Amino acid sequence: MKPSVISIVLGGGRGTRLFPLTYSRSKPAVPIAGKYRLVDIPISNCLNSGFNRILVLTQFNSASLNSHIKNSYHFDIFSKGFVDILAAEQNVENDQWYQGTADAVRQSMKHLDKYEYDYILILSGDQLYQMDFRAMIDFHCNNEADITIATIPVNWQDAPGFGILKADDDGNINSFIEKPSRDVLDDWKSEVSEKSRSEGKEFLASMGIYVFSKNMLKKMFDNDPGDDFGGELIPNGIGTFKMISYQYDGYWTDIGTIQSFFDANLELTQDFPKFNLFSHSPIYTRARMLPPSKILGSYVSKAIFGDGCVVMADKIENSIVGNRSRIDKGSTLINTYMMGADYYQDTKEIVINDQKGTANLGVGKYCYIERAILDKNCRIGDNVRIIGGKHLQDGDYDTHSIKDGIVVVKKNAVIHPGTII
Ligand code: ADQ
Ligand code: ADP
Repeated sequence: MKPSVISIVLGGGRGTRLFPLTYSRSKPAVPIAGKYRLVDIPISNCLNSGFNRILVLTQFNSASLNSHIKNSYHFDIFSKGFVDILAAEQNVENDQWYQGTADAVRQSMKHLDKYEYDYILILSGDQLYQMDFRAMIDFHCNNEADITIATIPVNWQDAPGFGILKADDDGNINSFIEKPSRDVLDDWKSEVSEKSRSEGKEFLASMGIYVFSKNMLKKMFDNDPGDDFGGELIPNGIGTFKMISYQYDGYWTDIGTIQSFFDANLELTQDFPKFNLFSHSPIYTRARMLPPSKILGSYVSKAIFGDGCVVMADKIENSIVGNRSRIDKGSTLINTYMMGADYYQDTKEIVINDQKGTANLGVGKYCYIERAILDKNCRIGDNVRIIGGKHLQDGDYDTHSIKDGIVVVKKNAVIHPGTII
């Protein structure tokens, strides 16, 4: 019999690590790979696994998240499927935002009471991976676990960024530490496969993906007032609950920071990217009815184009060019993620702006852009040079931010002709 599951996507706290991409939109609505949004990844994994009752928890319910979900995910009336957004709300008992991952789920439990379900699948909203959750739920049921945590081997360098755990030969988790400091790391090595050991991955990290049996989650909330799963409820629950590790060995990466978000996006442009957009398990998103992209005389290598682009550039290399992007002649994009635009500019307006020397939507003529993220609807004037790299200091300015040497041009920003960053 098919297990009865409700999936909860943790759409994000304040999203400060992805600032300025999260300045005016909630984290799940951040565009990735030229035509998708972050939230499409966990939702598609759920749908491809056969679970179509999904709640997205977010701190603020931006118009773009709302319109994306409303326009992307439709279910026929007999399927009982839904994708709903639950934004942190003030009420008589509580006037606070979600305080952490567990608090977000705890506050949402009252909305779940109207559904019948046996298991809750909890997912992070800022990870790139393709996983069959059906296999994980089956593993949870076969082991009669209270809680199952998806885990992946990581190396010494990365281990302090994760919850690290140890499990016995049957997968029973007997200790867990959230984001351990380097000086205690040696005590947290695990037995891993030959392949993982040869790659130096000797620590078992929580992927922040959990299956809870419904009654056990309720019991855990009764036992523990903590706000975070990784920091409090999971380590505190060891010994009381049967927690098991479900080891995953596919590609999985956290994309919660500008650096990891940038790297994961650009990785998609490679010959054989670790994340396969061209697989039998599709990533769903909004069907937009845009025209095909048009490329006029550009040298293009290792690039991904969204729909409806008009590209007259000289050269596009190792870059993503998102929906409705317009790049004028003579320009070069290298190692850049251009998110595209929400609308097309009127052609008459383009001509008038050209005469006035005012920047048009997209990238103007004879620009050179390297190691940058161009958020939606930005206007890069003619002869602009943006060259990211370690030589740049982190900072936040009116039109752009610099993080880890990556220049992030803000949504709707205008970079005047001739600007050098
Ligand atoms: P982190 O990713 O650092 O570690 P956290 O910041 O709590 O943990 O975020 C987990 C997910 O929940 C993210 O998608 C985040 O955006 C979202 N989230 C955070 N606070 C939220 C809130 N108040 N409301 C809604 N959503 C919120 C976690 C685990 C580690 C594990 C890593 C794996 O705690 O043990 O190793 O995930 O990435
Ligand atoms: P996407 O098409 O990438 O999913 P969004 O849904 O966030 O992007 O935004 C596209 C929406 O932008 C369209 O539905 C359109 O209604 C809206 N839009 C149209 N014209 C403008 C404009 N001049 N400025 C801002 N937004 C616009």
